[in-house]
Amino acid sequence: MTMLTTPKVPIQNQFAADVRAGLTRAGQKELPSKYLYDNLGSALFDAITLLPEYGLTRADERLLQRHARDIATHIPAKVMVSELGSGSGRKTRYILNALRVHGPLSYYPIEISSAALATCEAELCDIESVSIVGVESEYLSGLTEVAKRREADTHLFVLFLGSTIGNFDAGADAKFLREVRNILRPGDSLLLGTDLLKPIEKLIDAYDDPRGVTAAFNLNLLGRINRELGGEFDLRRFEHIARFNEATNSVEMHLRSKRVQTVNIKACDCSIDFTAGETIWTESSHKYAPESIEQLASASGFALKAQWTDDRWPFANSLFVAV
Ligand code: AVI
Repeated sequence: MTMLTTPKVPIQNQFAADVRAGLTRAGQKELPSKYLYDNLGSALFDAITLLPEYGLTRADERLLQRHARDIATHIPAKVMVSELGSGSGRKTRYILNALRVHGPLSYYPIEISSAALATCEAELCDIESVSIVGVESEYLSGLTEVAKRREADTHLFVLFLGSTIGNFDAGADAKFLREVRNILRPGDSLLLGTDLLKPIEKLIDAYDDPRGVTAAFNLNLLGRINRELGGEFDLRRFEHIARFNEATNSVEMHLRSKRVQTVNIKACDCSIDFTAGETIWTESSHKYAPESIEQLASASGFALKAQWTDDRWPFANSLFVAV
């Protein structure tokens, strides 16, 4: 696989700064959800996608499998494909297979971790006439690099699958998509995956599964702070909580302190006090009302061109075109 890289802040320094800022702020303590995904966290997330209670990934995959050829009919023949957060690349195979019938294709997966890019390349390298150029970068700087490499007559098709957009803070989803739009040219397209609203009990089962896999995924964030930043969290003194916030239509994951305690974190040069029952907010997963997706498109400089929804687990893949 060819690789493109962009300048980066050393990850460890940034992690320590974000942990310190999130745990010492006044009011609700919080940690950025992107830090859930170290090697162990990514493996636990892969296990979540297999849980019977978590239908999101299967719905996304069903949609791409069933409709990839239809999706491809909306995309011009001279195209390069880029994906924000390629993950394993398994779902992307359907899209690349449908597009390569027009001729040879370049695919630029953008990932912050080289390990994720390697997994993606191993999954997809057998697809004939598709060349893979891994981009080890944050999403927006990576996409800027990709856009610089295209020829004048080439369409850029961006994939942002799996409802990762739902993990952005309230309002930050449209802001992020606007920034994506600014890198594109009019007529370029974006395939966006969004998990849709569904009954609250179903959502809580998906984010607080009876096997405790999501709990392990969430608690691993404290384990990661221990491993990488010299934290002294005792994971048995915290518990995983999932709750639905009706004001923002999102499932929130928190880690609740079971008792009064103080935790030292060496690399952050701080000691954090917890009251009994106090929580650290670790992730929001926004659930979209079907009609809100068109608004999201227009708020960010796109038009909604087509949409495919799953009949078993409310989920939408929507094709946005840059206006
Ligand atoms: C990656 N993202 C779309 C997942 C979600 O459903 O919000 C992350 C996740 N968190 C707990 N379970 C899955």
